Amino acid sequence: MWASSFPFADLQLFPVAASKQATQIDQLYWFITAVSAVMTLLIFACLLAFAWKYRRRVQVESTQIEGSTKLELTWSILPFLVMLIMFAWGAQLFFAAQNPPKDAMEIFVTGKQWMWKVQYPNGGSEINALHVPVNQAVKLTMASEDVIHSFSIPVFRVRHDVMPGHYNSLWFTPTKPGHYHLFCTEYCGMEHSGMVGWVDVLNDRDYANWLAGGGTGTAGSLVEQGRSIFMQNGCSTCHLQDQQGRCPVLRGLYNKPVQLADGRTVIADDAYIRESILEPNAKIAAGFQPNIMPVYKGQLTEANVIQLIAYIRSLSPNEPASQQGDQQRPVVIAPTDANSSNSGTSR
Ligand code: HEC
Ligand SMILES: [Cu+2]
Repeated sequence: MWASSFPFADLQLFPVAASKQATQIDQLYWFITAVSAVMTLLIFACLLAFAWKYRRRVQVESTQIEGSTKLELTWSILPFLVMLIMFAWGAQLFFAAQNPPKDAMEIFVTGKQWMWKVQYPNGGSEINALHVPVNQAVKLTMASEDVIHSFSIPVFRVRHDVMPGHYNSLWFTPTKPGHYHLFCTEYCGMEHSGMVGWVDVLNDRDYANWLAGGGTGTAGSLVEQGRSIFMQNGCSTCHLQDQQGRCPVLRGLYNKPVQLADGRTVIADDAYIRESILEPNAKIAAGFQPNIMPVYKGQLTEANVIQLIAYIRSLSPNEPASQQGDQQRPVVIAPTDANSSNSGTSR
């Protein structure tokens, strides 16, 4: 950094804005900063001016001022309106951040002391690396294998805590191809500082090449991986017979309402299916007995559960995966089909 002509040329006060939301969030950030700066200057200017004007002098009788309603209303209502602008603007960005677009590509991320494991729908996986195409909305569904982590990509201005026992998600639309840092921003133990990685935003051609290169070493699509875990763990012995018996039929389950034994109705989304696998007795499907399905907590990793969910989703081929992005059009898989022998058969 000291080698360049201008000593601070490489000192980055601000990460580049490499996503659609980064630009929007920066605009709000600068608006709030500018308002704060103006207000600070105004207050200090008045303070100094009045301190000077009303300084202690000999033989000056000060007059008693009773106050001015007009003035007080003005300096209360104007800042209030400015604050409301900040609130409305911020709330709008916040809501947008909670609602990934329907056509978002879905990628799965598992935090684990001390690394990020990334799983793609085509079955590929990477450690501490994420490859995404430019100008495509991407939704990350994130789980933690152990403690609270926090997934952060500063250039995209996105960050979300990743809580054990839950799915958390965030989304972004990268706009600038490049090689950027990703971090864990929640102190999560000894080697927390090493829990860093890289995001590569690739243009369409580089992305197709990356996929074709099978860079992530695919062993069947996520659905296929899920299917074999389903077989290996004995799920199939109970669940695959399409008969109405001791076990619910999983075909057509995904994203459908499920009647529970206690009368409630829940939607069979990712979180429900995850819980049904790891802690089957937490919610019992109506008409079935508790304590029949084995508890898989501790038997399966979060990565395995993500594979199982992909498989269970694939059993509902006509269900548009409502808040989960469109599974019917797995953008990730498409470009590989032509020239790759290990492409998925998940469609
Ligand atoms: C011994 C039989 C048995 C095995 C093995 C089994 N399950 Fe189950 N499963 C059940 C029963 C019984 C229920 C209904 C009671 C309940 O909701 O927990 C159930 C419920 C479920 C549900 C919720 C379904 C609904 O309609 O709400 C899912 C999802 C599920 N199992 C997935 C799996 C997966 C994945 C595996 C393998 C990792 C598996 N099960 C292994 C018996 C089994
Ligand atoms: Cu961490």
